[in-house]
Amino acid sequence: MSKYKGKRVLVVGFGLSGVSVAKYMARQGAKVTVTDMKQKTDLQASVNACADLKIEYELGKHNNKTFHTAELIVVSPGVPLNIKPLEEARELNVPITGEIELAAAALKEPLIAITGTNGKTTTTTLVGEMFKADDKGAFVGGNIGRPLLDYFNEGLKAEAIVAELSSFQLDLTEKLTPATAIFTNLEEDHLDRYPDMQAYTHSKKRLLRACDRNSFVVLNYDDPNVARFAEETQGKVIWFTRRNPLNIGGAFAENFCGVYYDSPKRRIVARVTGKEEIFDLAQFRLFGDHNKENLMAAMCAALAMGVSPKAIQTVINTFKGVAHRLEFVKKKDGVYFFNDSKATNVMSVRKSLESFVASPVILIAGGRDKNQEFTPLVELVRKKCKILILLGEAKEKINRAIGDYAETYLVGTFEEAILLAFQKSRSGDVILLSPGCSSYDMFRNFEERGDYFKKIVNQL
Ligand code: UMA
Repeated sequence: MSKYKGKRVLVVGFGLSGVSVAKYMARQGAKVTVTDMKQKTDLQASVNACADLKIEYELGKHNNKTFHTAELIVVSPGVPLNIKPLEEARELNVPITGEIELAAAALKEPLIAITGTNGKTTTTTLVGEMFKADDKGAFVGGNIGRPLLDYFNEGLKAEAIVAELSSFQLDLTEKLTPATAIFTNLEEDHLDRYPDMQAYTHSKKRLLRACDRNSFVVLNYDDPNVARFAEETQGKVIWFTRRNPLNIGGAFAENFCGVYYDSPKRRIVARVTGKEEIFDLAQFRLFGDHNKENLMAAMCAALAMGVSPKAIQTVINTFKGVAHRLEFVKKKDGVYFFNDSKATNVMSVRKSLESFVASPVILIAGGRDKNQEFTPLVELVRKKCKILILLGEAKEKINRAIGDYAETYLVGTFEEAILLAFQKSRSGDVILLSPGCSSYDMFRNFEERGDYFKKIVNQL
């Protein structure tokens, strides 16, 4: 019998994650109440998805008493953990958890968990594709847009679970034990939710602490914030680096377990399984060094989990990238358009700008600020951007930080931004949407923003 049978379970937030939890709990026989600050009319898709289930609703508000009397509260990742009703419930010792923790507790399959500030989605997708190319079924979910509990709700069977985990999701995990954890990189993000970088790092480290002796821990040697995790884990460290370990030398070169980018030969050398494997990048289509890092991170995990080198090479040769991450949209009159709507923080804008070596960039940026500093972009904007077009709530703030380093325009709408960018462009230029901000001031999410960008570009 399910341990949730007959329990009063309160689901907070009725988006993708809340729907999945509500379905899971209702099928386990729990007494489910769902609460969301939004009105029912704004949650119609979620309500329809649960139409055949017995669920109580408290929509348009959170009722503190329901929080006090719940036996378990499951919070959606986007709900801040310091809202009053949750704080009161915590004082009354009501257990509070999240969807990832519920899924992890029920999983029997090995879990490959991917976190970091940027590159999570591409890395997660690549790991999933590598399993698939090796005829090993993997369920790919988490922050990538598919709740992990869907694995159970849909009665699926897979050999491994590949999960992108955000800091918001990690904040509500306790007992998860990954077979492999990947840390892509770590820089300032979400400072609208965390008081400082230390608190954000602490949240990411929950995944590190979750690793035991048997876990593989894949770390980015080139990112000092991530590299130092090696001293704090009992797991088996696998490195990825864009530098040849021989040039680093010493014990690192001697004991090197991991993969590195052999730049002169455009190949990746892997020493993960005890045997050296070489991967040729001649046909790898993704732009930028950061995508080589994502590929290397995915490769480390796949090799450690027994995926064949042949399958990995197939993915290198055929992977076309993920929508909204430096996605090539079209070429018109010699001008290249790229949609990087997923770049919701300064670090990802930096990585995207670094990807363009020769072409002058017309950068479209702005949206809702997450309390970030934009000045780390100054040097790159000076070097790479011929024009800056700023919009959204953060446009004035961004203008004050970097507007002096390129010809800058502040506009009101996306249509204006794209038309102006195209008017100002010349053959050989790149027009790049890489907002460095979240999309919530103008759109439902970054996907909607990216789709809108592509729609207008395709109408030009
Ligand atoms: N809500 C309340 N009370 C509050 C605050 C919010 O009721 O005090 C309600 C909102 O009205 C809304 C619901 O909570 O209806 C939304 O919950 P949510 O924001 O957790 O969104 P979901 O649709 O459940 O999507 C979540 C993740 N969202 C966030 O972390 C913000 C999705 O990641 C994830 O794909 C999905 O679960 C499935 O696992 C998105 C994301 O933006 C892509 N992630 C952030 C990022 O990548 O930067 C972390």
